[in-house]
Parts: sequence; C-alpha cells; structure tokens
Amino acid sequence: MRIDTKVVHGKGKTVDPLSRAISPPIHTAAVFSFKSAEHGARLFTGEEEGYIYTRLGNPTLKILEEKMALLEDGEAAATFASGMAAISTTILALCNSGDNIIASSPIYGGTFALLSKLIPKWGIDVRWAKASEFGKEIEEQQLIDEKTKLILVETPANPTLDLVDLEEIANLSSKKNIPVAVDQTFATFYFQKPFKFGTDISIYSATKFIGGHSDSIGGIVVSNKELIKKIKDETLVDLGGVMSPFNAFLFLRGLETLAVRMDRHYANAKKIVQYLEEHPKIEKVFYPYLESNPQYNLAKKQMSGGSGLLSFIINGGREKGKKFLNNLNLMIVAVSLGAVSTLIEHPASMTHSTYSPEELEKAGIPEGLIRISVGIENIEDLIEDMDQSLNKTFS
Ligand code: LCS
Repeated sequence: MRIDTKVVHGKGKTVDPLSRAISPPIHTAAVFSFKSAEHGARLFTGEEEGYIYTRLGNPTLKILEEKMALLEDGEAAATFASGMAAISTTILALCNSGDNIIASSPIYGGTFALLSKLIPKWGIDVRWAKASEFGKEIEEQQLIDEKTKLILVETPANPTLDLVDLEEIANLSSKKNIPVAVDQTFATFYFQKPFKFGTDISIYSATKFIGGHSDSIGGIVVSNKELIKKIKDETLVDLGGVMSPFNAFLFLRGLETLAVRMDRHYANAKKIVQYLEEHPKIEKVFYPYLESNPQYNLAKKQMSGGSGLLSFIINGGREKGKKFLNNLNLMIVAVSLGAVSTLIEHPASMTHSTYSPEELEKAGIPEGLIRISVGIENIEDLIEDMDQSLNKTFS
C-alpha cells in the first residue's frame, strides 16, 4: 500500500474489534482491573501482556503507536505529552551523567533551551555542529568520543530550513555505534524517511503536521523495539510525560488527512516561495526545495518534497518585518506550525528568543528572519494578503 492509503487504513482496513466502530475508541480509563491477584502480579512481571495503568500503557495510545511505527517504517513507537517530552525522555533514556550529545544547529528554541541550559545541569555535555556542515564539523573538531551517546539532528532545521545530510551522519555514527535521532517535525514521514539512510530514532512534535489543527499538544518517538523499550518502559513510565488518550484520538484523526494536507502545504509553499523570490522588497528566501538553495541536491536526495515551512528576510530587516506582520489580514501572527491555517512569526523575538543575540548569530539565525508555516487555504488569498501587506509596509 502507498503512504496516502496507509495514513487512512494503517495495516489494512482497521475497525475496533469489539464494536466494529470505524473510528478508534478513546479509552479514558486511568486504571484497568485485574482478573485476580495472580493476574495482576503476572502483568507486573511481564509474564502476561495487558493494561495496568495508563502511564504504563493504554489501548488508544497503542493504536497511535502502532500506526506511527508503520508509517515511519520503524518497529515500535512511544507517545508523549509533547514534542519536548519526547526529546527530553529520549535523551535521559540514552545518556548518563558524564556522557555527551552532539546536536545540530540551528534547532528549535525550546530544544535549544533544553540542551543548553537543563541537560548540562544533569552532567551531560552538549556539543554543537552546524546542520549544513554537520559531518564535516564533527570530524574536523573531533566531537565524537567514547562518551558520545546520542546524535540529535533537526532536518529541515527550525527556523532556517538548513538540512543535515542523513546518509553521511548515519555512516559516521554507525562506525562508532552511536544512535542518531532525527527530529522529523518539519518534513514528516510523508516527505522524508530517515531510517532508509541508516538513522535510528525519529522524533515528532505531533502538535504540528500530525495533528494538523493546532488543537492538541503531543510527541511521538519511533525506533526499533530495543530502543523503544529503553525510552518507554525504562524511562517514560518513571518521568511520566505520557500523552492523553484524547489527544491520541486527535492525532489518529489528523493522520488520516495528513497526505492531502501535506500535498497542499507543499503546493502552497512553492507558490509563496516563487512570489517572494520575485518580489523586489524581499532580500532572501530560505526553502530547501529551491534550485538556488545550496542544499537543493541534498533536499532532492533525502526528501520527496519541500513541506510547508519557509523563511525569508525583507528589506529593512526586523523593523520592516514587524510592520509586515502587523499589516497582514489573513495570515495569523502566531508561533507553532503545521496547521491548516497559515501561521507567521519572527523567530528572534518569539520561537528562538531562548537564544541570546550572540547565540542567534552563531547559529546562523538572521535577526530579521520571518518564518511562515503555510496553511491549506486558497493560494491566491494568501498571496493577495502578503501583497497588500508588503505594499502597505513600503508605502
Ligand atoms: N521539535 C521541533 C522541530 C519543533 O518545532 C517543536 C516545537 C518541538 C520539537 C517541540 O514540540 P512541542 O513540545 O511544542 O510539541 N516548535 C514550535 C515552534 O516552532 N513554534 O511553537 C512551537
């Protein structure tokens, strides 16, 4: 089955075995009864499989986990209360005090804060390498040593859309047996299949394209059975950042329309990129699927489409950028991304305000950069809105 069928049906025509309902049941129960004292004890030792308590497992979460494992081409998955819970739990599952992580830069502002402020407090060192030169910088600066326990990359990167060469990093890390985790939030399995290149873990903020409607926060990790056991059974259950069953239902519903939404996000983004490229008041456009982008060949190699995120700088930088945002009528000035409605923001003062001005510069995030998460609205309406705002901003 092709991916646009799989997002709807999973492994095949899926119905609830109990009721034959065609939508998944939401098991709100926090706790499940035992048939007997002995049965309860067997579930706790793992001799027998079954539900105990929703923090340890829940049937609605299981449906989402199985579907995500299938869609990402992984063996198993775990679900979390947020994308940040997915990232922090994965790190704590794999690293002990004294170990180190190598991460790509730039990266989402929340992940940056986690890695630069919180993780070092637990005695885990974080080393950074530029996303677009990731393998090269790791080798040149000899960032890998015997204490390196995880490589974490975000590709395309938030907010500059820089790419990390997945094949290169998977080759480099497999020699040393270090797992590579890829934040798949921007591309999703629809446009990028990292396991094909030899990476080990895919991480999602499900809040974004998986949900698709800006109405639920969640995170998902897909990997092999062994790593998911470590992340879920040995770490998540104790840290406690589990997804709510109601949100799992919303993500399952979101998945069913993901393929058609992604096609439209991508088609709209391409037209907006073209419009901005030709506009005299636009200084630079950042989009991986753009012929003039130095990483265009890499984009074509490891992605099947450019997804719905793009960034740009307008003449006059931050000040004109603010005016441009304030003059928009249709696009919503808001953070987050991957929703049906177009969302637009200024990373330096919003999503990436966890970076100091020096850190922004080091990460290659321009001060005046504006990021758009292109929605699924009519493209003419979106371009007309940008056009009227640019005219007003420069009149
Ligand atoms: N990874 C990426 C690439 C993200 O963009 C985000 C959130 C996260 C992880 C964290 O996921 P969460 O915990 O929010 O579910 N990105 C956001 C952004 O760019 N604007 O608002 C949130």
